Amino acid sequence: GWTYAPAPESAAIADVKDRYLPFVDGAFVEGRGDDFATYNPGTAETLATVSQSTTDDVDTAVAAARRAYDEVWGPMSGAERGRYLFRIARGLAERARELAVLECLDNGKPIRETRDFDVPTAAQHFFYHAGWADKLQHLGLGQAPRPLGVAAQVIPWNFPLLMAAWKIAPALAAGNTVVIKPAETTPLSVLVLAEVMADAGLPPGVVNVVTGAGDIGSALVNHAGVDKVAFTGSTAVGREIQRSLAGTGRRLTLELGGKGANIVFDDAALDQAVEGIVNGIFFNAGQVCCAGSRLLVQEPVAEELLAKLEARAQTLRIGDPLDKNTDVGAINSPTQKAKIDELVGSGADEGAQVWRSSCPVPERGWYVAPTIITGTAGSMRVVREEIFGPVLTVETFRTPDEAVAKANNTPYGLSAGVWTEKGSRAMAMAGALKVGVVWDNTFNRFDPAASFGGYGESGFGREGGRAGMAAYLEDAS
Ligand code: TXE
Repeated sequence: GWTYAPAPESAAIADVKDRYLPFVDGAFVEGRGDDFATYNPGTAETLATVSQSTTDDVDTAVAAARRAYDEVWGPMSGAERGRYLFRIARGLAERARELAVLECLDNGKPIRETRDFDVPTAAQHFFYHAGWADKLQHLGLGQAPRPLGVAAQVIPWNFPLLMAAWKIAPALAAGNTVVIKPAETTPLSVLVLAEVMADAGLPPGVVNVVTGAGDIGSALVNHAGVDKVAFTGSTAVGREIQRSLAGTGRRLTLELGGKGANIVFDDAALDQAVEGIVNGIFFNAGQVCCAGSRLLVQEPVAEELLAKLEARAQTLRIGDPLDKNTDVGAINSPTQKAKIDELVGSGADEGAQVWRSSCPVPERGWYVAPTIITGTAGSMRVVREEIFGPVLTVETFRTPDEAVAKANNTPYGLSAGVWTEKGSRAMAMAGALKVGVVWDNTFNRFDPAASFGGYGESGFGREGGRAGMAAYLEDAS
C-alpha cells in the first residue's frame, strides 16, 4: 500500500536544480530555444531556468514517439507495458518527498496539498492504469483494442504532476506513445517525472517532454505526425485547438474551465457543508477547474450558513506554501492574480458586497486572501466568469427547481456539489444538473477509476476509468 512520505522540511529546497532540460527520445537534451525562468509564486523569486524547445524540437520529439510506437511500444504485450507503469508508480512513491517540495515551490500550492494529494494521486493513476494494460480485451472495449498512435498532450499549471499522470498513464496503458508539454510556469515536476520514467527503464521515445509556452503547445497539437490530442486548459485555447483540428481526423479530448455550483439545502448538515464549501473553493486557492465557485444556499439557512462560513474562512492560514500549517498558498502567476483582482473589483463595481479574510498575507509573492461575495445577481461577471481563485460567490434559492435552474445557468458544466440529508433529493439533483460530476455531501473527491470531464464549454471526452481508456483506443466505444 501507499504510505505518505515524511513531512518535507525547507532544507529540501536543495533538491531544486538550477537548470532543467526537455526530455526527448530517452535523454535530457538542450532545447534549441532561449532559456526561460520559472518562479516560486510564494516569494516571486526565480526558482530555476528551463531550456526551451523549438518547433524543430517538437518535430524531433514527435518522430521519436512515432518510432517508439512502431518499433517498441505498439508491438509490446499489455502485460509488459503494465510492468513499466507499475515501476513508474513505485518510482513516484519513492521520490514523493522531493516531488512534493518541488511542486509546492513551482506552483505555489501548500505542501500539505502536494504531499497528501497531488503526488500520491499521481502515483495512484499509474498504479490504476497499470492494471488496465493487460486486460483491455476483456472489458468490452472491442475485440483487440488498438491504440491510436502518438498522443500530443498539453497540460496546465494548476496540477502539473497530477495532470501529467492523468494524461500519460492511460495513453501508455492503451499502447500509445506521448509527447507532452507542461505549462510554462510549472514545468519542473513533469521533468522529474521524466527522470522517474527513464529510471523505470521506459524505452526511449515512449514519453517525450517538450518545454515552452502556447506557441510550442500549438505546434505540438497541430503536428501532422500526431494521432490524438488531449488538452486541459482555458476554454479560449480549447476552442482554438478544436477549430484548428477540424477535418484532420485527429482525435481530440478537451478538459476546460468550470463554474461549479455548491448547492446547500435547508436540511443539510451545515457544519459538514461548511467544510465542503471551504474545500471546494479554497483548495489550491480555487485554481481548480471543478472548484465549487458558486454557493447556492436555500433561503431559510442562508444567514446561518454564511455566518458559519465566514467564521471558518477566517481561520484559514494564508502564506508560505512550504509551511506545513499553511491552508491557502500562493496564486501561480502575477497574471492570474491580476485576473482574480480585476474580477473581484468588477463585483464590487456592480454592487456586490465583498467579504475578505483579514488573515495577514505575505508581502512578497502572489497571494489572494479567501474572499466571499454576497449580494450578487446572475448577470454579474463574478457569477458568470471563471475566476480561478479563492473567491466564492453566494446566491440563494427557494425551491429545488430554482436551484437547478441557477446551477445550470452557465455555459460551463463540469462539477457540482449537493448538500442534503435526503437521498432521493440528492439523486434527483444529480440527474438534473448538467455537469460531468456531482458530489453528494462531499467535494473534490477524485479516484482514477471514476471518469471525469465536462459538458458544454467545459469540454468533452472523459479522463479516468473505462471511459478514459476508450479515449486512447481506436475501436473502443
Ligand atoms: O491557460 P492556457 P492560462 C482557465 C482559468 C485561467 C485561464 C487562463 O480560468 O484563469 O484559463 O489560464 C498551453 N495551443 N484555466 O492562460 O493558456 C499553455 O502553454 C496549444 C482552466 O494559463 O489555456 C499551457 O500549457 N497550447 C484550466 C496550457 O495550454 C496552448 C487550467 C494552458 O494554458 C496554446 C488552466 C495554444 N494556442 C487555465 N496556448 C482547467 N481546466 O483547469 C496556450 N497553450
